[in-house]
Amino acid sequence: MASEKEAALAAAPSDSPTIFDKIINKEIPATVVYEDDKVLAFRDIAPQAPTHILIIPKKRDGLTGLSKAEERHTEILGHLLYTAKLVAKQEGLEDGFRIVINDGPQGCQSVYHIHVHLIGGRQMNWPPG
Ligand code: DGP
Repeated sequence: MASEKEAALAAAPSDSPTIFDKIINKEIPATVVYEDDKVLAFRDIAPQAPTHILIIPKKRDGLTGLSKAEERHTEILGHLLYTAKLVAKQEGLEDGFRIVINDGPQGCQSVYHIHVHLIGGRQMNWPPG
């Protein structure tokens, strides 16, 4: 599998459907850890830590990435972050965790359906790479 950086540089920003639509529609399997009517949380296929979960809106509604956010998206953006907190608790990440939203090629985004990475279960470093 290509590195995340290679995948991000190869992925042109686009409005086309993504692999996440197939996960939402249950056309391909994913390990879902949380779901409600607005969001889905599932384990990342290439985990960067013992816990690595992606939290996505079920309806993309133009949110290919955070840089495309408009005022109408504030509720779903808050819901994504609140879900990250719920899932962190569910995963037992009592000592902390990291939230990442990659945006665009330089931000290492490879899937153009906004997603929050919830990463935890090991000591993080700073600055990130
Ligand atoms: P980003 O680089 O921020 O766009 O992150 C995209 C993430 O999506 C990356 O960590 C790998 C993950 N991913 C890509 N394809 C799949 C898939 O088919 N299933 C799952 N569970 N995760 C995927």
